[in-house]
Amino acid sequence: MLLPNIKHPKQLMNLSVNELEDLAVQIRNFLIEKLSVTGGHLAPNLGVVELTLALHYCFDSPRDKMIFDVGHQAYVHKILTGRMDQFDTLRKYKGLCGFVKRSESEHDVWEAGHSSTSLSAAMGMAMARDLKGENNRVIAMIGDGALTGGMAFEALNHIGHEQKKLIVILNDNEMSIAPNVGAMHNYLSKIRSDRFYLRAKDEVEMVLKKIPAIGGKLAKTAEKMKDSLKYMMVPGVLFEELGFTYLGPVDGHDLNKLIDTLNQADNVDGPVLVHAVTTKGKGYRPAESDSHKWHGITPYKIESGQVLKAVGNPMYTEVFGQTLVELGEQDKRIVAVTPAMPGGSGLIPFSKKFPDRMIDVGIAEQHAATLCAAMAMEGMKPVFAVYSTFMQRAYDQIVHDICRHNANVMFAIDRAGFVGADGETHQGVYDVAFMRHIPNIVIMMPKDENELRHMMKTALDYNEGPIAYRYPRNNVRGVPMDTELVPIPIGTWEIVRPGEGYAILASGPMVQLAEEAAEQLKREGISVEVVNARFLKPLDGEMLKNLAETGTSMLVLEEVSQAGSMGSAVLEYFAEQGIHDAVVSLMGIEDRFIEHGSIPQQREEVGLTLESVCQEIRNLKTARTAELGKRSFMS
Ligand SMILES: Cc1ncc(C[n+]2csc(CCOP(=O)(O)OP(=O)(O)O)c2C)c(N)n1
Repeated sequence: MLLPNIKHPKQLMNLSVNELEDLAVQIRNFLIEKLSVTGGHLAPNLGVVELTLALHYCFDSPRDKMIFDVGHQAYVHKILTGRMDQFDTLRKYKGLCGFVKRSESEHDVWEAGHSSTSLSAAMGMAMARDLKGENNRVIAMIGDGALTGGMAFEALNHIGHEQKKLIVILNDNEMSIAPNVGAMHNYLSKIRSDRFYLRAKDEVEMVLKKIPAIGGKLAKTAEKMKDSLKYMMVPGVLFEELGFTYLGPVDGHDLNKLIDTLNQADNVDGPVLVHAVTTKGKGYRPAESDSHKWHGITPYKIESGQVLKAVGNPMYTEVFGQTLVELGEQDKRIVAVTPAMPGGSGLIPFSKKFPDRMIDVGIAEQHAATLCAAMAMEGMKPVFAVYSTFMQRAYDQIVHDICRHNANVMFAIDRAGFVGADGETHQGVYDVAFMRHIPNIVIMMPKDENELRHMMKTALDYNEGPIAYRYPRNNVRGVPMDTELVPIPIGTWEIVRPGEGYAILASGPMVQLAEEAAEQLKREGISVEVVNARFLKPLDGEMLKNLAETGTSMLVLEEVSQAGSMGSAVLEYFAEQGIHDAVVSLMGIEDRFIEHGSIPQQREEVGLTLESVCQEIRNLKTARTAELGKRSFMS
C-alpha cells in the first residue's frame, strides 16, 4: 500500500505512472471510506484525483504555487501534502478545514470558499513573481462552474493581455453544483464532443500552414480562408483569441496524457489553458450517477450509497421553496433567480412548476442582482434567492441598481447566521451590516417558519422598493402553520413574552434563545420581556421609545456581526432621538472570523448561549442596582 507512506508530494516523483495509477485507486477508496463518516465534498474530489496527482508529479509545491478555485476540491491535495491522518476530523470543530487553509500547510497558498477567484490570484502571484525576479510556476485549477463567474472572465481578459507565464487547468465535468449553464458551457461541450475539435490542434495547424502563400488579393483571401478553417477545426480557439495557448481537450483521468500535457504547458512562455475533461464522482457509482446530490454529502452507507440523514423537522429552505410555489400560482409576475444554486436554495419545486419563470444565471451574483432590478422595473416580481455569504459579491449591484432605482426586488437570503461545517468563508453574518445602511431597503427576519411565510407575502404585497427576508440554515421549529398568509405591517415588532424591567430584542433563531433565557431568569425572580425584532430595518421606533421611557434595560441579541448590526441601529436610533439614558447592551458576533464546526459550537464560541444571555441580563441587573444605590447615596 503506497498511500500511507506519502508524507510529501516530492515522493511522487519517484513513482512510475503505474504506481501513480495505483495510488489514484487508493486515494479514491480512502475518500469514499472517510467521507462516509464525516460527510464532505465527495464528488468534486473523486473527479480530480488524477489531476491533482499529475499536478504534484509535474510541479514542485510549495515553490510552485497551486491555487484551487473554491477550494472544495482540495482534499486530494491535502492527502498528498501530509494531512491524510487528519481526515477523521474533516469539517469538524478545530479539525481539518473543508477548504484550502494556509494555517494548515505551507502547500496551501490561497484560501477560498467563494468561487472564481483563482485566476485573479494566479495572476497576482505571477505578477509578484516577475516583479521580484523569481521563476516559480503558478498553476490555477478552476472548474467549468467557477468559470461562469464574472471574476474569472475579468481575470482571463487581463491575463491574456499581459501574457504572464501561468497555467490554468480547466477541470470540465459539465457540472456546477447543479448541471452547469450558459454559453461558455455550451462552447465547452462543443469542444468536448465535436469530432473535428477532437483532432490534435497541431495537426490541423500543420495542414493549414501547407496551403501555399500567394501574392496580392488572392493571398488575403487565402489568409481569411485559413482563419475561418482554423475557427472550424481548432479546439479552444476562443481561449487562443484571448491570448492563451489552449491545450486539450485531454482526458482528465488519463495520467500519461495529463503528465504529457502539463509538461507541454510548462514549456510555453505565456499563459496556457489546459482543458481537462473529468467525471464528477469518478469511481463511486452513486456519486457518478448523481453528482449533484453528491457534490456535498452527509454521511452515507458505502455499499448502497444510502445517505444517513438525521430525522427532524424540514429546513427553512424547504418552507421557502414550497411557499414560493404557492405564491407563484397566485401571481404570475413572480420569477425566481438563482446564481447556480437551484437545489440548495429550495427552488426545485418552483422550477418544475414554472420552468419559464425559473432563471439560473450561473455563478453570477452580480449579474443576478442587476437582472432582478431590471426585471422589477419592467413590472415583474423577481425573487433573488441567494445565500447570505454569496450575496456579498453583489453589494454594488444591490446599492447601485436595486436600491438606488428603488426596484421591487425581493431578496430571499438563505443561510443567514452561522452555517456550520463550511466555516468562515460561508458564514452568513455580514449581510445585515452591509445592507441596512442602504437607503430604501426593508430587511426582515422571522422567528419561525410560519412567520417566514407571512413575510414572503409581506414582501410580495410591498410595492415600494426592495425588501429582504433572511432565514437561517436550521431546521424549522415545528410551529402550527397558518393557511392564510397575511402581510405584516412594515417596521413593527412583536412582544412574544411580556415582562418588566428588562427586555431582550432578538431576531430569527435568537428569539427562541431569548424565550428560554426569560424562562430561566423568571425562576431567579427576574422578569424579562422578549421582543421579536422581526424588522431589522426599519426599526420599531415606537416600541424602542416606550422601552426607554419605562426605564427598561435592553439586550439586543443577534447572530450577526455586531459591528453594523441591528443593535448598532438601536444605539443610533437613541442617539438620533436624543434619548441618552437608555440602557442597551449588545450580544452578537465579535470582530473576527469564526471557523468551521457545528452551529451550536460556533454559537458557544461567541457566547450566543443560554447561559451567556442569562448572565448578561444578570449583569444588567447588577449594574442597575449599583446605579440605584449610587443615586440614593447622592440624594
Ligand atoms: C460566489 C459563489 N457562489 C456560489 C458558490 C457555491 N458553489 C460552490 S461549488 C459550486 C460549483 C462549482 O462548480 P465547478 O467550479 O465546476 O466545480 P466542481 O464542483 O464541478 O468540481 C458552487 C456554485 C460559491 N462557492 N461561490
